[in-house]
Amino acid sequence: MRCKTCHAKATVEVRHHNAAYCNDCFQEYFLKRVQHNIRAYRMFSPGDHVLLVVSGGKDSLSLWDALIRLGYRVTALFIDLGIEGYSRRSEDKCREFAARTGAPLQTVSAKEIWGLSIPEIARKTRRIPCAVCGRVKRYLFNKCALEGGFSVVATGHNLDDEVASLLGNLLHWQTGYLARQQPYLPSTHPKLVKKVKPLYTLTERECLAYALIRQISYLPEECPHAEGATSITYKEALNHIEAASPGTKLSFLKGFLKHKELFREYDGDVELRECSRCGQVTTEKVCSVCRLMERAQKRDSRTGANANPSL
Ligand code: Q46
Ligand code: ZN
Repeated sequence: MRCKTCHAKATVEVRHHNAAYCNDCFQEYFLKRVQHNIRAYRMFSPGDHVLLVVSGGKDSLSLWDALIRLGYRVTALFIDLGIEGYSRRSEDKCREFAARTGAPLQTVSAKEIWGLSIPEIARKTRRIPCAVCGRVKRYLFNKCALEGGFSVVATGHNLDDEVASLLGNLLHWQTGYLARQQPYLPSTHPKLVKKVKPLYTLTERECLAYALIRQISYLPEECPHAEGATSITYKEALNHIEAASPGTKLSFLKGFLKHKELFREYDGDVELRECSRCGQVTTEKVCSVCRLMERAQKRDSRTGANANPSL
């Protein structure tokens, strides 16, 4: 196999584009795809200050590396979920990357703010950790972006993540989610920062190849709560289809984005207001995170945690 660009010996095959690249040309290809995605959706421009949510995994660290190389102004945010062992190892990988590159990194911890980790909040409110985690992460990255004056929040969601959630939303006809699923979520309120996914057309395998070529030291393990998640089943099913018919994932997602208007009527008009306790944007008087923390802390009379977060 020869590199599509320079005809040297190829090291990475990109089957869905019917191409292969050597290490150097693959990096060029990866950076070009990221740049193309950013420009195609006008996600941000070189003047913007981007807050990138990092987990220590290959996707977010590869994106961090790519954004720096593309010349964007980026600060990373690590959210410490308090998941035993895993959170510490994740943070170590982020710190290692920041130390190696000199790139700025902020951290925020659920335990420091509310006195409880994500698994503790989930236990006390009798919810599954991932449901609590997703909500708290969205809350915290928006809050950190607002307080730090960032114009945009970027996450490392890749093509595999996007098609797995598309399949899940279609299988269960989650029309509201389908109406809102896109790589660019604009700000719909002055206190809601826009959210973007610059890796949305790059596969998990491509992110892995980039991380390996760039010698990025990432955390290979999954969060222990991911085990048994339906999104993993969807990813496996999609991998089978992709192996038989390369390019299916990308055309599935692109076809959906092209026909997204079909779901527009399900994006209900909701009235947004500020939470009376924390000031974050919500549709209720008190936001869902403040209500969740209140319930968790009521069951936790032994901690002196504060239901009203201040970072
Ligand atoms: S980190 Fe959080 Fe994931 Fe762990 S608890 Fe679930 S949602 S699996 S991306
Ligand atoms: Zn609130």
